[in-house]
Amino acid sequence: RGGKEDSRGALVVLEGLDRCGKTTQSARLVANLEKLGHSAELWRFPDRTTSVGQMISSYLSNKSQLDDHTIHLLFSANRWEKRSLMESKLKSGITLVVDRYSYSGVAFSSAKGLDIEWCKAPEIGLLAPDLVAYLDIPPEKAAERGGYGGERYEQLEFQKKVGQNYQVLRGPTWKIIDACLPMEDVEEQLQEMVLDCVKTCQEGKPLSCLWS
Ligand code: NYM
Repeated sequence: RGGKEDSRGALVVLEGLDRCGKTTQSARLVANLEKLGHSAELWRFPDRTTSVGQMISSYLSNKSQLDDHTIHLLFSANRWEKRSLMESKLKSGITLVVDRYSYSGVAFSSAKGLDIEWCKAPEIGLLAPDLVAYLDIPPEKAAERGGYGGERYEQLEFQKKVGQNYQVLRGPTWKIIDACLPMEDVEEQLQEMVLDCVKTCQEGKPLSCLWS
């Protein structure tokens, strides 16, 4: 026991405002991990492929309207429906790089005025990330980056509130990266902190649950 045969993968989450570079960086990170011989998968939330995910997708593109509480719980349900698969992948030694997670859920919904503790409640018991890499960008800078795509929430004033909420959520597993740095620098910093985290998980760090 404790040997490399039964070591688990790391749960790594990337968070940040819309247009901070998360999607590009998570794809590069997975490719880099694989090159270095680690097994890794790229995940993202919302996962638009499930039926809950399709309801979320239609809401985000303004094709449907939903009460703020309802959509919050759908985002959460979308993570719950993936929880057991997530756990078995991690236990089989695969590192998961997840583009957005519960922190997006809380930061975006509470930016609409929902109580933050109410927003956190349905996330209790989901797997806790081993590392949250926060790609930090001023909302004004993010807005300049090729413009927003026109989905719900992609507005400067709203993103400012989301940014403040993320600050409230910061904890010991968080590492902040300056997302205004050149892409290659962000990539390098991210890779370095993730390799550290992968190692700690291989060495036997136990999996835990939110909100720890
Ligand atoms: N979003 C994402 C939420 O409001 N709650 C959540 O739980 C999650 C995971 O969905 N603007 C928001 C943040 C984004 C939008 O995400 C879609 P993406 O990464 O642009 O596909």
